[in-house]
Amino acid sequence: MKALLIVDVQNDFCPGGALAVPAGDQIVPVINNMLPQFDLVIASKDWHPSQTAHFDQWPVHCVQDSAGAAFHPDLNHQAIDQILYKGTGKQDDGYSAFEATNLDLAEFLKQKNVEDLTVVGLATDYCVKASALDAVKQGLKTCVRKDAVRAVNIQPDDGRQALEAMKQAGVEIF
Ligand code: VGL
Repeated sequence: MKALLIVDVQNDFCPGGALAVPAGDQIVPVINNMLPQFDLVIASKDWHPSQTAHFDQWPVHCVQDSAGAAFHPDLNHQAIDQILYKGTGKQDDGYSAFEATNLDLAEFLKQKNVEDLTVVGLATDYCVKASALDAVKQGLKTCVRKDAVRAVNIQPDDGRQALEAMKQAGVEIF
């Protein structure tokens, strides 16, 4: 079974959002086109309480039930089989989709006999990276699609370095 993990393609991470990733919205049609290649489609949502230690590091974003926490309107969310919520606690950064609090993702993928996980979404240098590294630790054949991720790039090279770190850890980047 081949699964796609769509990380945090939410309004707050897209241009105009509270923590906008440059050109974050450009990946949406790319992801929509990829969907038929997968047996299972999972999407994570950053889903924070209005007050959390996470906002000591970051502008307020993806507050539970807010418009900013909704999926980008053009993402084909009909095709999503399972949504994961992460960062839901007051001390919980929830960078990795494997830290979701509504479902044990590792267990879920085992039950579904997924051996092959492709990771796309936002942002390359935080949640995509953390999720892909955890996927490798789970023994999954893990791939990140360069054309379907974008980086925050607080330092201009962060996205490139994140891809390099993932590659070193055994993630296939293509
Ligand atoms: C993310 C920064 C802060 C992400 C989440 O989804 O990559 N980045 N919170």
